[in-house]
Amino acid sequence: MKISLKERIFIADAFKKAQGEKAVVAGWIHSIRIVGGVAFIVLRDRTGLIQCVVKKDQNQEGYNLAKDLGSEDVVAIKGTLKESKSSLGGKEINIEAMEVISRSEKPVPIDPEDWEKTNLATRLDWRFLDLRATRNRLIFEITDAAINAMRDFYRNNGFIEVFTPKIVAEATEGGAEVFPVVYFDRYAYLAQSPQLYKQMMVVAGFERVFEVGPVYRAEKHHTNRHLTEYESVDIEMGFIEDHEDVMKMVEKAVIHTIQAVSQRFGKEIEQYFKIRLDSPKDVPRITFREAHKLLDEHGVKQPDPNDIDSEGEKALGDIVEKEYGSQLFYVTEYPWVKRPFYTMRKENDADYTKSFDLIYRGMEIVSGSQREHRADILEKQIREKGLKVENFNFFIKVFRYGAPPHGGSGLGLERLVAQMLGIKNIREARLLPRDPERLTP
Ligand code: AMO
Repeated sequence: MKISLKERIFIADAFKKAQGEKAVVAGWIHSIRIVGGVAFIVLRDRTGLIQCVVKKDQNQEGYNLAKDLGSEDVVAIKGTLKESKSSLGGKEINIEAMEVISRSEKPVPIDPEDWEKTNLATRLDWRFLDLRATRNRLIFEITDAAINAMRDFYRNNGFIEVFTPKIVAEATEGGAEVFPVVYFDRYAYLAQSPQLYKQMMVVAGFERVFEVGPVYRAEKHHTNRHLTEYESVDIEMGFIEDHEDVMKMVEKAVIHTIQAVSQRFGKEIEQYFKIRLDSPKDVPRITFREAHKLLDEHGVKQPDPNDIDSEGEKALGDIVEKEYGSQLFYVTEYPWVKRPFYTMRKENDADYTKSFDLIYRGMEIVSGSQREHRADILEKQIREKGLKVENFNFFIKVFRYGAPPHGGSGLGLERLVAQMLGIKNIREARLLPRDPERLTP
């Protein structure tokens, strides 16, 4: 029987109807059971699940149709709301009419109801089915809430959103890690970061800018925390005293975001991810040198004296949580050898920089610094890093016509979301992840 989709309401709204009221719902069949002349269909749409029931002796045609249905078929159902203690959500729909809109091939390659049974690679191959699982779709509803909160925060603090080129002439974060693209008769690269352009916009007089956009890293990492394409939330602000001004802004943005997500999704996060999302209060600061000392004291070996590896970050997360009671903290003043050419070095301590990483639940989610805004020193630093000055003249000249002290940071959106939800593999927090092996779907 034909049902007009104009009358269709979301399942969440159907639950708001009283006993005896009529509703049209439509969605995917989550599960179906036939027991003693009664068909029980659990229907799924974006807003939830509802049980719909048809009895052979009351609606022969509907019952016959139901018997022939299976998981993931798309149907429209018209019926009457009925209180039912035994049903999910306390209500069900007594089916009066049903229309099959689209049938799913059988067997369905992965079962959205039971996504945990399937390994991640297969889930990603069938991502559109995998995302039908409430828990998996929730990750992206939370991402949406997180990015909205972050955008609101920066706008309310005088930042404007900008959109800078993703096809660029030069690498910014380190030479080897770029994807070349054929650009007519020459080569260009996919942007690793909006770094140089966001700095340019501060000096152009925008003073405070932010950007949310994809960035590309040609890193052959096979880890649970690296993607070759991820969403970066970048900020840059002018007229700062030092990197601490940036850190204050970023920590407020992150806390505001966690709070917003926790308020709206706290219950679902506990239900589906078995983790409590509390918003952090204090954000301790530890210098890089103190961090190494702490790791040393706790017997955590660091292979590179100028870096903290992922094991080190994790261990540091545990130590700081124990000693300072916080899951969010800064490591500051990284060694010059490990930071990009645009980073400002400390006065009288030039082996170290005015930089920071923000660590959340044992993983770096933000990296930032004060920038070198004095053209001559910047030029020297470019040379010192072994880069060709002529490739950066377009950037150096930005600082020759009046440039305020400035700084900023980049946040990996998938890392923030993964850490909020306790997700172990960052791929789950990217709609369609790209890594060294995966280029489809
Ligand atoms: P950085 O390279 O440290 O700094 O990156 C900033 C943040 O981006 C995230 N991130 C990643 N997420 C997923 N996959 C990756 N391969 C990956 N690499 C980095 C991390 C990291 O903290 N231009 C500077 C930022 C700045 O100084 O403003 C930059 O890009 O969360």
